Parts: sequence; structure tokens; C-alpha cells
Amino acid sequence: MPLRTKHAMKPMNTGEESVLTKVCRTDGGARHVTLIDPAKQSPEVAAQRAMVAVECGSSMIFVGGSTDTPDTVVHATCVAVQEALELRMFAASQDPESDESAWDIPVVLFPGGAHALSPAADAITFMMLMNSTKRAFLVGEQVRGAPYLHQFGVEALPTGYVVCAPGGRVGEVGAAELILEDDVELVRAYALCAKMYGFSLLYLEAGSGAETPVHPALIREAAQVDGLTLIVGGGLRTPESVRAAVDAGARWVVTGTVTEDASSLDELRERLTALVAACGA
Ligand code: 1GP
Repeated sequence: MPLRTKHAMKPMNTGEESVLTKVCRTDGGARHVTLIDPAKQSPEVAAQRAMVAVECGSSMIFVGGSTDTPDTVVHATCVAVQEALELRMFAASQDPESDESAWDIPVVLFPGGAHALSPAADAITFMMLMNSTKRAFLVGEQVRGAPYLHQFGVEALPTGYVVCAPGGRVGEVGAAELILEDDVELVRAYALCAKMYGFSLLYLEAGSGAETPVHPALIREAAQVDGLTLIVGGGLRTPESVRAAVDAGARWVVTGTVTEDASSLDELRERLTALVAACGA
């Protein structure tokens, strides 16, 4: 597999921020992640969508989602997105009016398992599905994937992943004991547990395409636990729902379906502009 290229034009040095440092930054407002599921479009279309997302102010690209996508497809998508970012970054570097750093956007694996990895990614949400009842999602896939990630040099972002109602397909496949909207003590316990494990990120997930997003009461409770960067996703389609998640304490909001089902790049631009503005970034 080819090695990643995006940062090849910049000398790597010890002063360069890690992806984890960028992700856990506490200054500024909440930020937006665009999730690209490699199973849902060609790598070329994925790259076009990702470029629109960055133009609209999305600050990170997640690649992943479906549980059965082979790594060749995941890799082709990561490469296409990285190459597109590299081209934009190069173009910006030639234009005194443009800000090159606006294209320094992390491409991060959001894997359904150890089969969905790529050396072309900058980092991976290295997740424990904390409320799964299956060993595979607690530690099994992670043990399978760790040697590959080590070999690839893909940075791990230690992430506690907690699936909340309604949970969708990830709740079913991951055999999760869903957190219900009034389980505030339980979500607090998961957040404390994530912190005690040393995770940097806590991701509250309602499931892709969920009819209702994670309840703000759960986000608010988890946000009380300091030392974790809170990511919220699943079912966020409107600026109002994004605003509610941010007001409750989300530092990152993830949207995927709004990108997949946009009928054109123009429609995608319109949707993402509104959602990113609702983050207050
Ligand atoms: C799924 O949280 C993400 O893992 C995104 O969900 O597709 O509902 O935006 P949506």
C-alpha cells in the first residue's frame, strides 16, 4: 500500500502538532466533522464531497461507517481525499491571498472493525465500544488492528464510544446496551470510566440516520466530566439539532447522512454551511 502523501511537502518535525492535539484543542467553538462512508460513493465522489465540506468549514473528515467495507475501498477513499486536499493546499500555497493551513484537515479512520484500515489516513478513532456486550467490539477488533496501525504509523486517538438510543445499526451490530435518554447517571459513569481508562475522546453516538439524535441531557451530563473531548453524532440533520448538541457541551458534531443523501454538490454546500454555522465555529 502506498504511504500517505499529504504532509510530504512539509518537513515533518517534532514541533508539528499531533492530530490528537488538534482534535482536543479547547480554544474556539465547537467544530464539525464530515463522515464519509466509503461504501456509499466512488473515491472520486468522496473526494469532491470532502472538498465541499472543507470549503464549508468542516474541520475533520472521518472515513468509515459501514461494517462490511473491505480495506481496499477504505484505502482508495482515503487516498482520493488526501490527494484532493494536497492539491488544494498546493494551490493555496501559490496564492498570497489564500490560507494554506485551511486545507490541513485531518483524514481520520472511523472504522467498523480491523478490516477497514488504511495507511493513507492521518489518524484513527481507536475506539472501545464501551457499552457493547461483545468482546470483539470491546477489545477484539482493536487487538487485530493494532499491529497494522503500528506498522502504518497511523496515529491512534484513544476514544470511548458509547451508543445511545435509538442506536440504529451500530447499536444492533455492536450488541450495545443502549443508553436511554434518562440514563444520566449511567452516561456519567461511562464518561468517568473513559477518563479513568485514559481515553482522550468520548463519542456519544445515536446511530447513523437515527430519527432522533443523542438527547441533550446525556450530552450535558457527559460534558461535566473534565478531561474528555466530547464528540456527538447520529441523526443530526438540522442546525437546531446541532445547536442543541453544542449548547449541551459537544465539542465536535459529526454528520454523515446529510452528505450522502444530498442530491448535488450545491445542495451539500447549502446544508453543510448551515450546520457548520450552527456549531458556532
Ligand atoms: C454515524 O454519527 C455518525 O456514526 C453520523 O450519523 O449519518 O446520522 O449523520 P448520521
